[in-house]
Amino acid sequence: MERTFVLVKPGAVSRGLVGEVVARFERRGFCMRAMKMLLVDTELAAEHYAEHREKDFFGELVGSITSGPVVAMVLEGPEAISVVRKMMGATNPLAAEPGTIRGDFATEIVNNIVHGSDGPESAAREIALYFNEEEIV
Ligand code: 3AN
Repeated sequence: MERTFVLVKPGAVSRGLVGEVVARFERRGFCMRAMKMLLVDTELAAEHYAEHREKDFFGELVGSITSGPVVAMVLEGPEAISVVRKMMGATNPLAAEPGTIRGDFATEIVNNIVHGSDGPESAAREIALYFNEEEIV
């Protein structure tokens, strides 16, 4: 069993896509270990996206994730990290296959519906960034 961190981005929350995104992961068989809606402040956004600090789109990325409520969750299941990323589709939604979350619901790269951890270390880091131990059941 593996845990991963998933975040429904503000644009998707405002479009009413939380249920759609959560339903896909639940139907696939992943177990929800934690879930909450929150506002990401600039400090948390900068930590979350620390690896992109030098990129020219960093400001846009922070602006986007802080623009409204997000829904953060911890999902658990076999090979959760890679399977969730396959279900999300390519980072650039224009390249994402139909049938993936981004391929079905997005056209903009910054506002690409969903974030999912890209490896075991980032999963552990991101889970700890958004959740206390007591919030994970
Ligand atoms: P993923 O979310 O697929 O792991 P990362 O970690 O490479 O992709 O990028 C994190 C986020 O940064 C993406 N979800 C996307 O919103 C944004 N992003 C990535 N590449 C670009 C880009 N070239 N221009 C604008 N935003 C980007």
